[in-house]
Amino acid sequence: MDTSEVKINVDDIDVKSIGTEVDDRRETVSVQDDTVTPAGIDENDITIADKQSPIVMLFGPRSSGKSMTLVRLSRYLRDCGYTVKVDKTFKSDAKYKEKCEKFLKDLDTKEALSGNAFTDFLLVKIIKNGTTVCQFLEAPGEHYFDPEDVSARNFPPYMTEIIRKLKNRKIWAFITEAEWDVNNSVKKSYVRRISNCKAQLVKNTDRFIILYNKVDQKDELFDDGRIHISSAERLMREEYDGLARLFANRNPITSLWRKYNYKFVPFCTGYYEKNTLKYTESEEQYPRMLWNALMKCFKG
Ligand SMILES: Nc1nc2c(ncn2[C@@H]2O[C@H](COP(=O)(O)OP(=O)(O)OP(=O)(O)O)[C@@H](O)[C@H]2O)c(=O)[nH]1
Ligand SMILES: [Mg+2]
Repeated sequence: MDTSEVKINVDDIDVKSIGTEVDDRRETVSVQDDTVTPAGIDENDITIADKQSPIVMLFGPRSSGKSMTLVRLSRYLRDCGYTVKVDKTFKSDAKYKEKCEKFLKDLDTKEALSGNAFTDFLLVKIIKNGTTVCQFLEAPGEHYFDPEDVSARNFPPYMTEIIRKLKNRKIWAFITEAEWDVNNSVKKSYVRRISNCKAQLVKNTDRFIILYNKVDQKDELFDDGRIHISSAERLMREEYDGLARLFANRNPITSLWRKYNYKFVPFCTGYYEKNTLKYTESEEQYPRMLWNALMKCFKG
């Protein structure tokens, strides 16, 4: 392994243009030079200039719905009067800029994203009255969990080096899937991966959401069109054995009324037609529940 140091250039960032009150101290982060993935992603070229507003980490395996969750929530937030911006300074390569344009264009359509729309990173800012409320960091699923390499213990250096150094509160949205079509041992490995993440990357000030996506695939959770949240949570716990326990509240007092330190959000990004990009956007209740949970995490 080549462990020579590479400097991340974070100099030419124009944070003022997004109208945020940010601490824009420049920082140079050193990471090991073994971070260019087989897919050609240069993880050394990553900059998070806003070191104050919380960062929501959409953490989930490939195809779990990270991108579509971000799209669904962004559309909802725009309807609620928020501004959704991509942070073009996050990566400097031309491909990233193209992806930023594409994301914003996609928000204006009512189509699903094509399968490989985002195999790269994206940093999206949610802004209200000139202040950044939060940032969403989306990365390719295999950086979080690769079913083909379930024994991997370490996260890519961009996560361990950069994420650890960021002072921002992070809200880890761990994505689980209703009816994830893999065998149980893969689910167990995913739970272990989340446990690694807690051990390696998480700080005391961070907060957690378990997002249970694709609930439209579980008819039994619906009564008169409304989702039964506690049943959804029970199913999630059954399907992802040991996941809730990772978040057991060990405080002797608060644990009396709050057993776990995560917020549970059942989710559906939309209703998909096979083999086309046509889909019907999910009901507003889903992004609303997610946003309410996130807002509590930003403040609490
Ligand atoms: N039934 C159902 N399918 C969904 C839902 N959300 C996403 N999907 C399906 O999952 C596919 C992948 O969604 P993405 O949002 O691209 O997944 P991702 O996690 O960003 O995947 P990677 O970028 O490859 O890591 C979509 O094309 C849909 O077919 C949902 O709420 N319900
Ligand atoms: Mg994606």
